[in-house]
Amino acid sequence: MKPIARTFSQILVLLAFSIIGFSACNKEPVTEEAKLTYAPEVPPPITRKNPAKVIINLETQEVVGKLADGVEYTFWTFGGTVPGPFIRIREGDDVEFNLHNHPSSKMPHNIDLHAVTGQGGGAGASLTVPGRSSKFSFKAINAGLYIYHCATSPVGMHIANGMYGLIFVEPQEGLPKVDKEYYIVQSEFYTNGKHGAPGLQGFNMEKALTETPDYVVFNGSVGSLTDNKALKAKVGETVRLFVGNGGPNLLSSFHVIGEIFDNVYTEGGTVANQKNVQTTLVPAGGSAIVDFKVEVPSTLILVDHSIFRTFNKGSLGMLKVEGEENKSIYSGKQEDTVYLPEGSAIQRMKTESVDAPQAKTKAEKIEIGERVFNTNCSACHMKEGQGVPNVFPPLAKSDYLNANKERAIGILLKGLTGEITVNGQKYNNVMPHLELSDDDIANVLTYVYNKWENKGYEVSIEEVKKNKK
Ligand code: HEC
Ligand SMILES: [Cu+2]
Repeated sequence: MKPIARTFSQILVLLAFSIIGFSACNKEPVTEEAKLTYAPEVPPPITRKNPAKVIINLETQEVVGKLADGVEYTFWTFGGTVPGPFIRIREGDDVEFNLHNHPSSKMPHNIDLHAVTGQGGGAGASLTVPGRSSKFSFKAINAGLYIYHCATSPVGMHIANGMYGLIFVEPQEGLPKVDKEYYIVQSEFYTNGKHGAPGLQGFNMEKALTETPDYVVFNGSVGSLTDNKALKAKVGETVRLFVGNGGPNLLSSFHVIGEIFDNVYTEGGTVANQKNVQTTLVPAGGSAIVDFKVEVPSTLILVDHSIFRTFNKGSLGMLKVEGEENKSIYSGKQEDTVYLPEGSAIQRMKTESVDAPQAKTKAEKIEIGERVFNTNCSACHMKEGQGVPNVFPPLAKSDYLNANKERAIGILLKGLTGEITVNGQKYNNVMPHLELSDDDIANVLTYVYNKWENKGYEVSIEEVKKNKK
């Protein structure tokens, strides 16, 4: 190498070293804006190995949105949704928090992040009237999964109207890698009208005080995680759920029907301190992290196992797992055979009606039909056929029943599932196949049609037999 060339290359090497040296000594942390995601999405795990200065921008908005089918509510929100966005930062980060209150808001709002060590979790420092912004900073000293919520007076009302979300302070070493991560927050709504009452519903303070919500939901509305909005995973994948509870009042007994949590980070701490758990408690203003591997295809049902909340107030979500069956882990139904022990009440009833002389007149049908009704139908449809709101449709003055005799016979022959509308109310439930004799079907329907201002039809055994084909 010629001297001049060598000198040149030496200069280059020196230059390179000095750049590396400069950036290594330069302790100024990187600055980045936090990526926020809307439920059920979770921002990707943080891969950087050093603390950063993280800037968070969050806007409070008051918006009218869907609480359930046909039911609207004026939500007070972080970021325009319930729950607010998922915030992911790293232990040791310096966070600059900017809260903007949209000019169209009617209320002042603020934020109490449970991840903050300091007065009110930031509440006082972030109190912001409509059309203004507030800024404060904190160091994320403690890792963990934390609720954030509005803490403006009256606090309960701001929370009840939807002002909460989750912030995850990732431990320095991160969490074990999984294939899918999802964001779920349970909360309650207290409306002036009963569950399902249509239209724009106002907040009901009385019900909030007595802790009797009309809605208990995941991610801000009934059906936010069902059917085509269900969470998804493939057989063999590992799934992590970041679960929060905004309350404002109820504890959640969080359970996934058809799965077992392999790991639970109880109360949103950073230690997977329990394995093989069925149901974990998520306190109001608290959280939990669960992960599990999905081994077989199925639709897993996410519930609050305080089960009336799930089937009558809305806290039901789905995780659809697709992939290959594994019959050694789960077989599915292998047999379906008749089980009729001697002397059971049902059998007695059946033999009676088989032995009993066939009803000849309409009056006889109604008389026998009443007995069949009281034994087989009244438990669900109630003694006076009035049904149970939202669960069992009425048979009394039922437009659905009266509109179509053939269809009614079909229901008793086969059972009924799927959404139906009876007297303007929607029902989506399961009526089992009751295994009644043709006689009994004719009798019970004749009875029902001749009670409670129904149309007075008579149903014959021949019609039942014809319908069977
Ligand atoms: C275990 C509860 C249960 C029992 C027992 C039961 N039903 Fe039902 N029934 C239902 C449910 C739930 C629906 C609505 C199904 C849906 O949403 O698709 C229904 C729907 C109906 C309907 C159509 C809707 C309407 O209101 O007109 C008729 C008719 C009916 N049932 C008749 C009967 C009769 C008659 C019996 C007794 C022989 C009976 N059911 C027993 C639960 C039950
Ligand atoms: Cu608020």
